[in-house]
Amino acid sequence: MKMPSMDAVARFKAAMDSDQGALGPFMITSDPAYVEAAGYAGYDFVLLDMEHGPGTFANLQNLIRAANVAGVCPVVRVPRGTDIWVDRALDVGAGALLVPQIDTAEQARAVISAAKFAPVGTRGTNRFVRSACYGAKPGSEYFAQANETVVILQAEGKKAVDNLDEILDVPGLDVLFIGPYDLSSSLGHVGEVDHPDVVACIQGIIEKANAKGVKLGCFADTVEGAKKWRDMGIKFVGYTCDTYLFYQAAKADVEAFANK
Ligand code: 3PY
Ligand code: MG
Repeated sequence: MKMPSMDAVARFKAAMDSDQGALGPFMITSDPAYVEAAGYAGYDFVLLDMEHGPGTFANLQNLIRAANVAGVCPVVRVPRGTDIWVDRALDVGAGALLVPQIDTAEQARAVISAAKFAPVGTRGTNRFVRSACYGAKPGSEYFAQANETVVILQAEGKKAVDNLDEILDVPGLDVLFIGPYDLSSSLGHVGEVDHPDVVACIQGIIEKANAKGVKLGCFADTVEGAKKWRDMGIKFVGYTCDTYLFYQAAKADVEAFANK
């Protein structure tokens, strides 16, 4: 018996390891139809956003089901890196976790421990949850395979930059994700993601992560921005947002119709 998201996790890992890297949108809609459609569009992952989206855990499981139908990896951004969010997201079938606002190596270690079953970590142990096929999968297989899920931590503040060397050394960190918007805010230039201070800070993070061989992710507003990150060696790009993609497409249609 296969765990619901693990084939897609393997494809997601392969995409990150490819020259092209992995691309997927942040999603704040609560309708599984959009998640399913995004999967059919061919994204490498969908990023279900519990930090800035209005979603509930009751609905998250249905969004993850839709990702499973389309065969796309469900990455869940939890609101914060506390064990209860980590447990609940993984239990309903998240293939990967994106954890915001990691500032210290201690926080990084705590999240990674919460995401892994013993003996690797301290994840709360239950074999009757959705990710374990509600008990249909033998626990002996489930606990080992569940540790293959991906942990992505966000560095997006001055404190994280100050502690970057120690954070990058934490075992079990799969990807370090740069959050340009929170970084711009922390550096005193809120929203100015192209400000020279912000650009220089991101460049510094890229150089340090590359030197230590840690895989990087970053947010982009556009596909062009995503390609820029890809050219700089970034392997995981979360770009724009489902509702904004819809808004842009709708606006373009309205303008095309008005201009005859
Ligand atoms: C940021 O830019 O702060 C992010 O968290 C991107 O998702
Ligand atoms: Mg952020």
